[in-house]
This record gives sequence, C-alpha cells and structure tokens, in this order.
Amino acid sequence: MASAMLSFASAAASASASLPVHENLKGKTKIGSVNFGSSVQERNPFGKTKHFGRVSMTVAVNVSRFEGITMAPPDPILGVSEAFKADTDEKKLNLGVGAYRTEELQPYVLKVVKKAENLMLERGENKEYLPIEGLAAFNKATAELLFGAENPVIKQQRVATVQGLSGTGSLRLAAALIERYFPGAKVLISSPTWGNHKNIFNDARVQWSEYRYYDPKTVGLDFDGMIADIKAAPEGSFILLHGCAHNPTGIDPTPEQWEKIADVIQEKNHIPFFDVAYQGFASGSLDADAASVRLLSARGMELLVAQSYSKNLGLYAERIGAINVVCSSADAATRVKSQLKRLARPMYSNPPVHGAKIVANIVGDPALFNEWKAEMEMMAGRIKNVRQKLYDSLSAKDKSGKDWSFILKQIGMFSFTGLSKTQSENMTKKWHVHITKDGRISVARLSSAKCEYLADAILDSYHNVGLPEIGQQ
Ligand code: PGU
Repeated sequence: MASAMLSFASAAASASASLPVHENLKGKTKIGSVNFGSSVQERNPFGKTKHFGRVSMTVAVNVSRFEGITMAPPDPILGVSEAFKADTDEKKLNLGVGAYRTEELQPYVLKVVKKAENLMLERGENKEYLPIEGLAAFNKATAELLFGAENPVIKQQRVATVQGLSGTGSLRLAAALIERYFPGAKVLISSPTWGNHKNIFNDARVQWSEYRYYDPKTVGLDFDGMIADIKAAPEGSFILLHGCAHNPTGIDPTPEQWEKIADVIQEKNHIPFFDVAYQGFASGSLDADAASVRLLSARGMELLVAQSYSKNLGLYAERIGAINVVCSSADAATRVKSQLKRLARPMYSNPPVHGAKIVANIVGDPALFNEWKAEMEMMAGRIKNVRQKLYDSLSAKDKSGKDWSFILKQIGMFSFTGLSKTQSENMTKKWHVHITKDGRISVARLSSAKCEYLADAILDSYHNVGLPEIGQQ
C-alpha cells in the first residue's frame, strides 16, 4: 500500500498530525507524526492545503482514503462487452450481453419507439418528477399487458404495481420488500439462473438457495429435481421463476409442467416470484409469453412479478420496468403499494419518465400497439432464423455424430451450448467470439453471415479443448 498521508493542522497550535489511511480506516486516531514550527506546505511537499476556519486539511496527491478498497472482478455478463472493446482482432464477435442486433450487427431502435418519442416531442411534455410509484398510465398498461385487462386480479384491484428501474431495479425493490416484511424467508432460484439474481438477493440481505433446473445429460429441464427441491424448501419460501425464455438455458417448462409446479407451490404455501424479462420476445406473442404468470394467478395465488421493457421494446438504457404484487384483497394491495413506495423513496426517490411515457403511449394507441407487436414478431423471427442457421451449420460441419438439435428447442435470446469454462475461454482467446463463461451465446446478437464462423469456433472448442466437464457427457 502506498504510504497515504492525511494531515489535520490546527491553526491555533500550528501543529499537524499525519496518519496512514489504513490506520484511519480502522477507526484509530493514532498520530503518525507531529511537527511544530513549519508551514503545512513545507512539512508536506506533496500536499495541497485547504483552510476551513480553524482547521486546515491537507490531502496528499496520488494517495487515497479508499486505499483499503480492493479491485472488484469484472461483471460476468456486462464485463464481456468490456473485453470485446479491448479485443483488436478484425474477426471479433460479441455474443455476450442479451441485447438485440440487426443482421448488420447494429443496435436496433424500434420504429414504433421513434414514433412515440416524436409524439412526445411534438406535445412538448415536461420533465417534472413522477410520483414515487411512477407514471399512472404506465402502471395501468404494464399490469394489463402482463395479466390481461380482463383478469379478475386487475378488475378487483388486487395488484400493487410500482414502476421500477427496469427488471433489475424491480427485482431489487421486491427483494427489499421480502427482507423487510418476511424476515428469515428464503428465495429459491434456479440452477443456473441469470447471474445478477444472486447479487440482488445478497445485497438485499435475503437468503437464497438453488433448485435443480438444468440437466446436462439431456441439455433439458431436470423437472423431477426441480419439483423435489421446491417441495423440500421451507414452507412459505419465495420461488423465483423465469416467466418465459429462461436465462441462460433457453429451456422452459411445458404447460403441463407449469401445472405441476403450481401444485407443489400451492401445497407448500410458497409464494411465486416471477421474473418476466422477455414478454413477447420469446414467442413473438405477449399473451403466450405471459401464460405461466396467468396460470398461477388464475389459481388465486398471491405472487410477485418483475417486468422489464429492455428487450421487448428495446428500451435497455431507459431503465423501464415494474414490480407487481398480486394480493388476495384490494386492501392488502393498497398497503403493499404504500410500502413499496416507502422502500423506493430513499433508494432513488422516483423513477425516470421517458421510457414510461413511451410504453404508455404505445400500449394506449391501437395503431402503435399493433406496430409494436409486428416489430416484436420480426425480432423474435430473426432470432429463430439465426438459431436454425446455427444448427444447420453445426450439423453440416460436425462429423462426430453429435446431436445439436437441443439448440432448436431452446427459446428466447440465448443458446446454452453446454460448453465448459475452458471451452468458452477458447471461444474468446482463439476465435475472438466473446461469450459468457457458462457457455451461453446471445443468439439475438448473431447474424446469418456469422453462423459458419461461429459453428467452426464451437466445434473446435467442443472437440479439441479440455476434458469433458458438466454438460459434455
Ligand atoms: N432478468 C433476466 C432474466 C434478465 O435476463 C435480465 C437481463 C434482467 C432481468 C434485467 O434486465 P433489465 O435491463 O434490468 O431490465 N439480462 C441480460 C442483460 C444484461 C444484464 O445482465 O443485465 C443478459 O445478458 O443476461
């Protein structure tokens, strides 16, 4: 550690005390050196002096009060974009973060979003604060998109909806609610899951454990393991479920399996907690992708649903989403909403307005709503085409007889290839194909033109690198 010096000089005593920062951080008031009779500048040639009344403070240049803070590791998902930027190879391909690209590998702003933004500009809308719970028109639209406008939970006003900072912020708010009102309750998350789920619950100080989900032998769902683990969880646990297009595996339960999942959740008095980050993006249909949530709510269960408009409307950076809590009475929903607002207020005060107005304007205008659905179908369709092309390339090139058809069964933005960590690293180091180390490929970022190259990279990594690990049997 660099020798950090911080000096407090009393003007009256003309004395200064220098203490190493690490000692200061430990809360000690040990005085490292005391000098009399010389000016602060003379005593500490590296220091800059500011005088605040009777006490002057000298902070040395190039040293920090934050000396004790170590370097954090890069984020396993967002860090992939940083590594991609640093890669100078021409062939480089970024298949890390789940964000849609066009066939030309460019980001895509939906036409319907541009139209809604133009309307907002024409109307000259103001930038006043939103209420803590967000834009009323957005909250109404988002709950209706999720449950269906005719759903009894909506009609009976049993849903507490609060606009959140996209999917992540909405999950975090729900985690804060669990921490405050269900002390000691556990959240069960799938193994594997979106990596940030663990961070969210850790930071909210909510206990979590995993339920089995992915079966490497079949590259499919370990349904029996999932049911057994949900059954074994302490009564009244929160069960985190991906509403559709499970991230990272792309494997969803069938409608029949959802019924059984609902049975065991009900039996054990658990509370379903849905993460819906891909409504309309998985199948192209908003209703089909909300089927799991609607199925469980139709059983009269109380449940939580976090929503995101990052993918289905391409509003990634606008940070627009919501947390919905379905309660057994309108009265309970009113109280839950009041507490969600109370939790939000000291965290971020109130949410951003721009994305909320875009969503409300699109959903509230039948013509724009239809345009959105068509664009969503187009995006979902492009992903399906590229998925097929990748499968075709792999099957044509791989002479080993390995069956790659699992790729076609997966849905949503991703393909979980079963590549191990070392094999995933080979994808990046040798082929400059940047993917997460769990072997997940963001198919939404792939173009047809790059499928052959990607297939070569996958086959080389799969057949020539490392010992068989999980996912390779
Ligand atoms: N929930 C799931 C299941 C997700 O996949 C994501 C995004 C989110 C929530 C949160 O998205 P918001 O933008 O906060 O609405 N996952 C993507 C995006 C990158 C990331 O990790 O945030 C991904 O690549 O997994």
